[in-house]
Amino acid sequence: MTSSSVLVQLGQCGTQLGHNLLDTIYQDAVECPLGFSASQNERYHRISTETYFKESKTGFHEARAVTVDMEPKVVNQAIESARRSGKWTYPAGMQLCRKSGSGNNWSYGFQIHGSRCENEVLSLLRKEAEKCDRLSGFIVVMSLAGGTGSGLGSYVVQLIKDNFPHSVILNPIVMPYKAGEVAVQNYNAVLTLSCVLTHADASVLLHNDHLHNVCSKSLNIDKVSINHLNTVAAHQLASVLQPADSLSNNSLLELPYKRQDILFDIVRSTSCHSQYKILTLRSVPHLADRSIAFSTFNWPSLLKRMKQMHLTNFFVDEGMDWQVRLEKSMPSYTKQHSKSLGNMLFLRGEGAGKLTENDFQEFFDSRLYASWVPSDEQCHIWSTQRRFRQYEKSVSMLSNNSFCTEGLDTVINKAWNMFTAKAYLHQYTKYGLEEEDFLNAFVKVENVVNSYRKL
Ligand SMILES: Nc1nc2c(ncn2[C@@H]2O[C@H](COP(=O)(O)OP(=O)(O)OP(=O)(O)O)[C@@H](O)[C@H]2O)c(=O)[nH]1
Ligand SMILES: [Mg+2]
Repeated sequence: MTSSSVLVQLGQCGTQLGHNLLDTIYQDAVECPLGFSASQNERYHRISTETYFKESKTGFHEARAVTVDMEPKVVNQAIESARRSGKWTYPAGMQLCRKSGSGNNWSYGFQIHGSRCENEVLSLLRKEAEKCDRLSGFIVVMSLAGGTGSGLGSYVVQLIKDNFPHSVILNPIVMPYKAGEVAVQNYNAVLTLSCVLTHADASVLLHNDHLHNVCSKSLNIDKVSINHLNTVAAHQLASVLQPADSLSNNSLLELPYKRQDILFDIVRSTSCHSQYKILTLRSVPHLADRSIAFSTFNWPSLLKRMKQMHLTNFFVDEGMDWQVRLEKSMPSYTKQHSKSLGNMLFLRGEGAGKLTENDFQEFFDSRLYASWVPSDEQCHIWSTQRRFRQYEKSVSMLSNNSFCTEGLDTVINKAWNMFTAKAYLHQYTKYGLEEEDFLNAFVKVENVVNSYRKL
């Protein structure tokens, strides 16, 4: 039986990105790509729609989604946009809004909206969970920087952990642009990270800067909008969340089951230690819609590009340093490359099922991994012959590795400098957050960053 998951969209970012993700998953599921048999396609379609949608009595697909934003505007837009598409809808009554947001204030979102909305949010989560024949878990989408997604979102992640202790929580979470949009975004980010790294099973950090680079460099978009960022992020997330099979004709990679519980597979394969729960995500290729039909790729070149992106910590396959490589005898002090705890590769498209151990050998190099990760837990390969979103071939990689803390140092430092100067603190303490809470959050996030650094 397929396990289903409930998407929890929190705040403006969570609602917009979550909507884009559902749309991407649905569009992909209903396609009938060339080179894939009708019966296999039927199976793919069934697993995808059962996981993320519920078929209503009228045959319509209702998203398994709970949406919470304190401002109603974006929620109403999402509902209307899904309805107008004529393809899928949001379930009626599974949204919660108030009159106004949290004004980029984590404390307001967590302390005020959190406690006031707790019962209603929990009731929506329970109702949606009860609609699943078998619940795998929750995909909780939000941003790190605003007030509702980050503050109320942190509260909701904790609420889910307390009330659904056996369900998986996968948490795609958006990092703000480094250049900064609001002064307090670094406070919000530290407070949120401290909470989600405690209660979620894995957080996929999606940097707006990285998404922007994909838009401008790979897709050649001049004026990058939030919608463009979401289209790229949704593409990447869907490429790991859609059905695939473990590449099991290979002793190294064998897993004893077919993929029917997507969230569980992800968490099991990438997050082997409670101190290390941050994932990064990258995909190749990214193509403008008009180029997709005319582009051809081969697996060795896509895998090579992915390997180099992983080594150099690039999120776009342009401008990488191809000189960086794993040296035969790397002195321990040259930490040029990251150390991973668990990686997942997803290959989608013609010929993916025929690849063998040799094609992935470089991803199994033990120098890429922390010394205590067993070799059969290092890299997990999932594949399907089916094209993903009409791409002839595509590769995505979900990785738990020591480069994931890139950018977090700066966030912590900026927040700490403001904290020691007591800047903006009164805006947080007036809603009940104490300096002690800040200190605890700093300690938690710094500990995680230090643990990754020591790998
Ligand atoms: N990628 C992406 N980032 C977004 C989106 N919407 C907002 N952001 C980013 O998220 C941060 C702001 O968070 P929001 O989600 O707008 O805030 P909120 O949760 O609605 O909270 P309040 O408005 O303060 O109540 C900023 O860093 C934005 O750049 C989106 O749709 N996609
Ligand atoms: Mg908002």
